[in-house]
Amino acid sequence: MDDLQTVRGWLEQAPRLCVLTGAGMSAESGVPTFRDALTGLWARHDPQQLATEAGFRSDPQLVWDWYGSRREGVARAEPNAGHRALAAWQAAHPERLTLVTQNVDDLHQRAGSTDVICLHGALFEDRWIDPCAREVRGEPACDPARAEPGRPPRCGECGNLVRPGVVWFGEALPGRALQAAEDAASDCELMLVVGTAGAVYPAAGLPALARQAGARVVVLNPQPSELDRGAHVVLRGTAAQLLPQLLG
Ligand code: BV8
Repeated sequence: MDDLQTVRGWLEQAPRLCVLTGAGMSAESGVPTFRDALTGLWARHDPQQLATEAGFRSDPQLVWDWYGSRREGVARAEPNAGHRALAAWQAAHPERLTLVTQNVDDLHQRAGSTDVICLHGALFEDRWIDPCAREVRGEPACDPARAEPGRPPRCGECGNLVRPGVVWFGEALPGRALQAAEDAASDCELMLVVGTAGAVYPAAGLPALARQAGARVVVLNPQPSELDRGAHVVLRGTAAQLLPQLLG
């Protein structure tokens, strides 16, 4: 029996499936991953400089424009066959799938996946870079969507800057999302790890958590990754190729 058939067998026997996705999940939708040498975002910019609060504060316009170009790219992109396979499987097997993503694009949601656990926030959400002065006074916070237009937009009343609602390096992950992801990793019988290099923590620690709790861990990636060593099976292939074969 080949690996794909083995994993399909495990899937049939698993009451609870947890899927962890990374940037490779959206690669076939045309959204650059972080590490692809040619198109990778990191090839052109240093995320430790851009995807950080210090980077934003040191050059708000550069960082705002970087996210603006990523928002345009994702808006033009369509979910791929891998996103659609996950959404269809979830619809056909209610309550059995927990989908955890490191991605900040909205392609899982646009494919129809629900209750997606977004560990690193959302590309299309806006937040204030500093606490809103009104909120500090106990009044309703100003709405970032009503900020003065600009690159970045800013509050017309106090000058607070708008930032993207993503989790930057050095920032804590949303507590509820991380807890839900850890619970799903600890409770599942099977974890599929799709399209991630496994280099960014604490998300990259989830497969080991699943394995320690007794789950079978399967990596889906066309390239070797830091998570291969901890996997029971590694399927060499892409998300849009493998997920329809596995879940269809
Ligand atoms: C935090 C949003 C603490 C922004 C992102 C240990 C424990 C805790 C923290 C750390 C730790 N060690 C180091 C840290 C610090 C840091 C970290 O992990 N650094 C790394 C670089 C070493 N972690 C943090 O800072 C985290 N914060 O822990 O804070 C704290 C606690 C309390 C109070 C204050 C602070 C925050 C990390 C989140 C950063 N934000 N995204 C934005 O998008 O701009 S991370 C971002 O990069 C992505 O979200 C993603 O997580 C990561 C990129 O990784 P991948 O998804 O794996 O993508 P990559 O391009 O690297 O790889 C693509 C893969 O796909 C490849 O393997 C490729 O082969 C494959 N592929 C390609 N094509 C396909 C494919 N696969 C399938 N199909 C294809 N077609």
